[in-house]
Amino acid sequence: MHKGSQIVLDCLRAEGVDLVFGYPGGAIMPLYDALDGSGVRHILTRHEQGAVFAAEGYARVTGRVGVAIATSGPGATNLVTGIADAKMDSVPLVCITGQVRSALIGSDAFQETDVFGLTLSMTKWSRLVKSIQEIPQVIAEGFHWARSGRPGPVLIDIPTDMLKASMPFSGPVKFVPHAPAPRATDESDFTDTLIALLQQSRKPVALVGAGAKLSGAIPALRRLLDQLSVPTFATVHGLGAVQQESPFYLGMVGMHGTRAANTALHETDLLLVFGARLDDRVTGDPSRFAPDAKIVHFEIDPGQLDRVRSCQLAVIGDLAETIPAFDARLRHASLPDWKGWRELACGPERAEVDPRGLAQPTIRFLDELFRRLPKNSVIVADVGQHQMWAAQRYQSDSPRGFITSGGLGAMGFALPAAIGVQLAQPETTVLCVSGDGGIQMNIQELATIRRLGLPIKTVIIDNKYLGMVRQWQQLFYQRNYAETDLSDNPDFVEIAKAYRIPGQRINEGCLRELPVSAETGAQLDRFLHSTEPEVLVFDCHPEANVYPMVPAGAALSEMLFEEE
Ligand SMILES: Cc1ncc(C[n+]2csc(CCOP(=O)(O)OP(=O)(O)O)c2C)c(N)n1
Ligand SMILES: [Mg+2]
Repeated sequence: MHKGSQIVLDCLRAEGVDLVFGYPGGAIMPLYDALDGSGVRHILTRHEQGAVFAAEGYARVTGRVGVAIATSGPGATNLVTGIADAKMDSVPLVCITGQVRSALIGSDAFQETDVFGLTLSMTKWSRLVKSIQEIPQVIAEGFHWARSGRPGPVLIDIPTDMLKASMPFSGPVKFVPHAPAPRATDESDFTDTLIALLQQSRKPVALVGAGAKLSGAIPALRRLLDQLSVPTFATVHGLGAVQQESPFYLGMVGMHGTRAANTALHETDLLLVFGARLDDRVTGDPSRFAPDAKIVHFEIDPGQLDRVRSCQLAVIGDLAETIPAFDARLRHASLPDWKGWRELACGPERAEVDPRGLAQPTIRFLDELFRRLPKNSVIVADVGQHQMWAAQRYQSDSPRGFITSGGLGAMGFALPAAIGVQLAQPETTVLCVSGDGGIQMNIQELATIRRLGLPIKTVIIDNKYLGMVRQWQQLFYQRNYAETDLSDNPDFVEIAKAYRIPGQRINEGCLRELPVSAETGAQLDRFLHSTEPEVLVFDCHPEANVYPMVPAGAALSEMLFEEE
């Protein structure tokens, strides 16, 4: 006879899980009781939101399913933001929650919350387990849906009596979906149409999104883009997919994208989208988005098609299959030479100007840090101005090297997510870039970092404001800085020390001149190369802004630039 709790852990092992993140409590206690000797390592965070973001960090950097565990009621509700985040950014995640015992469900029992109902609209799949016999099947099915197709979050809610009960157990089961997985469109179905569209086009461009890395299609995509050689740009989750030195790569597109990328996207007559949702932060005003363009959408999730505007051609399937099919056909096609268009779109006139204004020292600081990072380091950014500066300055070719909460934009993501990244890749340098606002949303995870001795490097860009909101207040609300002032911030160096983590501070004055002084350079090197957890607080100008900026509701051609 096996207890339900042991069966859950055996099934997790069968799915390849050896690391989970969580926080105990009454209803989930039987599972914790069975952890010892199960082969599953549990990481105790200091908040369930920390656990779910850490599981996401693990999943985002490895492509494997992240697992978060919490108790019923407040434990379960603390997972909700992470579940929503995983849905928006297509992160494979399984959350397991304890529920009050089945006889009490619906009775307003102590710590009873209908987490199944609560998260129904934000999970890819979810179940309230009805009997101990169901457990193996539900877990197998949950992992299948979390990782298949467009990945996403799964919730499995298990009443505590089922974790305690026993049954004969012959081992984990495999889930076989009823319908066959969608296949890539047959080659001839789309490649001829696509070649014809390319032959008619005078200004084609390519947009690369998260799907490129999720599908593992990066090498194939890079080969294809080299062949096409059209102006190309990436969403925040597509950063690193295209090699930086490619002469046709224009960087990030969208609200804080480059002048060149946004201008090319506005002017194009044929937009090739590779695995992107076309979020409004990418398109600007949807009604004025790429007004002259026909759209070809390579996408695994048909639900993402035609959200902004109907596409001329949808290529449904895994990019790892559709791109090679297209590539093979392209080799025998004759295409126009888009030299003039390429020169215009990628030429010096539209190149980024060196950063000016109040943000200059902060941008230089990030440049100096990023330049010093070992190859294949991972940057985990929180949400706000610092996130956008970091995305703009990301220069690596590592597709899973820039991790951030994009679709949901959840402050407090970075520090716990960095824990998941570092545990997945103990040898990798993990640089967490947070704001003074965001760090305070999950600062308790410094305790987890200390306890595990994880050498995470945490940078806090301290502008003493909820900076991104303040920037909007400055530009669109006549400088009415309502409730964004954080000038009474605690001393983060002292806070780090209280967690027994070395902390230091660097003043933006040290980054006004280039090259930086030998002393500052040595400080940055020491910070990045220490084998200990570290915190570095950067004093940023309170009124530094992120530019270029496409105001919400404007077209991509209506970018604002730094004031002279
Ligand atoms: C949980 C959550 N609450 C509120 C917001 C709205 N918001 C977006 S950016 C931002 C300011 C972030 O401030 P800080 O962490 O200091 O970063 P900065 O913009 O100053 O670099 C806020 C409040 C959010 N994204 N997430
Ligand atoms: Mg701030």
